[in-house]
Amino acid sequence: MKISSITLYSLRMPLVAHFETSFGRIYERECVLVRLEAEGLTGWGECTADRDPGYSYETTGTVMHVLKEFVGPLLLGQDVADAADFQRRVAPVRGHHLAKAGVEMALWDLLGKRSGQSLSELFGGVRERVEVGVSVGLQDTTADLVRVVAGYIQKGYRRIKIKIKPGRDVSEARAVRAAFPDIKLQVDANSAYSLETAHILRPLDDLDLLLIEQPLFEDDIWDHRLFQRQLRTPICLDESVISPRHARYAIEMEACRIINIKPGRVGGLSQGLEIHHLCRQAGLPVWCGGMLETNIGRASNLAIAALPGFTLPGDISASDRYYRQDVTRETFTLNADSTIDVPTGPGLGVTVDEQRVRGFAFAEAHLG
Ligand code: OSB
Ligand code: MG
Repeated sequence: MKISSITLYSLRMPLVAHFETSFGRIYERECVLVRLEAEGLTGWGECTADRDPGYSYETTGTVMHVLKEFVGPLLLGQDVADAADFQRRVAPVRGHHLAKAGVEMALWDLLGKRSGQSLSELFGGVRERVEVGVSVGLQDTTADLVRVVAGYIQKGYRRIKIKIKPGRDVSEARAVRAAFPDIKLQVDANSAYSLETAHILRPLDDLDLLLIEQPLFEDDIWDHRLFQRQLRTPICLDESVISPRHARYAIEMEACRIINIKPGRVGGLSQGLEIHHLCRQAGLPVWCGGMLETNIGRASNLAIAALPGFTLPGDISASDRYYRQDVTRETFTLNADSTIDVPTGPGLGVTVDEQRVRGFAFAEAHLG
C-alpha cells in the first residue's frame, strides 16, 4: 500500500462511568487515532495510550511525538506491503509499541479494504461471535462494587473482572464471590504488589477465580514464576508481555499459565498473532485484553479474539459500557449469551464518523 497521507488525532472522550485501577482514577479517556490514505482508500487505527503514563510509559503526547517525528517519515510515500514489512520499516524506532500498533491497525484496515476481506478473515478467525466480559474498576466502597457488578450481570455479562490494589484486594473479591457464587470471576492488580507483599493475595486461591492478572512488577517475569509456584490459581500476565519474545520467556519460565493479549502493548496485531500461535503451541489459553478503546480499537480486538486460541472471555464490552457517543456509525451490543459479533465488513468493518473524531480531538497533525 503506497501511503500518501497520515493524519493523527489526539482525542479526549468522557467515560460513561469513572474507571479506577491501582494506578489511578480517570473520568475521561484519551487516545490517538491514525488515519492513513493509500491508493484511494482510507484506513483507521487506534493507539491505546492515555494522558498519563500509568499503565505504560507511553502517553498520548509521546505517541503524537514519535509518530510525527519518527514513524511517519519512515512510511510516507513508501509502498508498505504488509504488517511484516511495516514492522521491518519501523524497527529503528525502539519501543513505543502503543504508537506503532495504531499505525499497524490502520494498515490492516487498508489491506482488508483493498482485498475485500475482514480482519478476522485475514487472521484466520474461526468464530462469528466472541465471549466477552466486563472489567470493573475500583469503587468507593465494597458495597458500591457489589452493586456495580450486579448491574453488569443484569445486563448479561457472564464474566466479571475486578480491579484490586493493596488494602482493597481479598475483601473485594470475597464480597463479589459471596454475592455471585457462580459467576466467572477474575482480578487484575496492574503490578501493584511485590514478591514481599504478594502473600496477602494467597487467600484468593479459595475463591475459584479464573485467574489473577499481573500481580507483580511489569518488568519482572522471574518473580511471577516464584509467586505462581505458591498459588493454585493461574497467574495471567498483561504488562510483562511486551513482545512474542517476552511471551516465550514467560512460558519457558512458567511465570504464568495464561496470557492477556493486547495488540497495542505488544507492538501491533501481527505481534499479537505471533503470541497467539506461540501460546497455542504451548497449550496456554489466551484472551483479548482491553484499553477502553473506541469502536475502532474494539473492532480490531473482536477480530483477533475470533482466533481459535482465544478460549477465555475478552475484556471487550459493548460500546455503551464506555462512551455515550463513539466515533463510528456502528455500535457493538452484547448478545444474550454474553458474546459480541465479530465485524464482517472489509478491513475493520466500521465506518468512522470524521466529524465526531474532530469533535473529540484536542490536537491534530497532518503529514504528507
Ligand atoms: O489492565 O486490563 C488492564 C484499562 C486500561 C488500562 C489497563 C487495563 C484496562 C482494563 C479495561 O482493564 C478493559 C476494557 O477495555 O474494558
Ligand atoms: Mg490488565
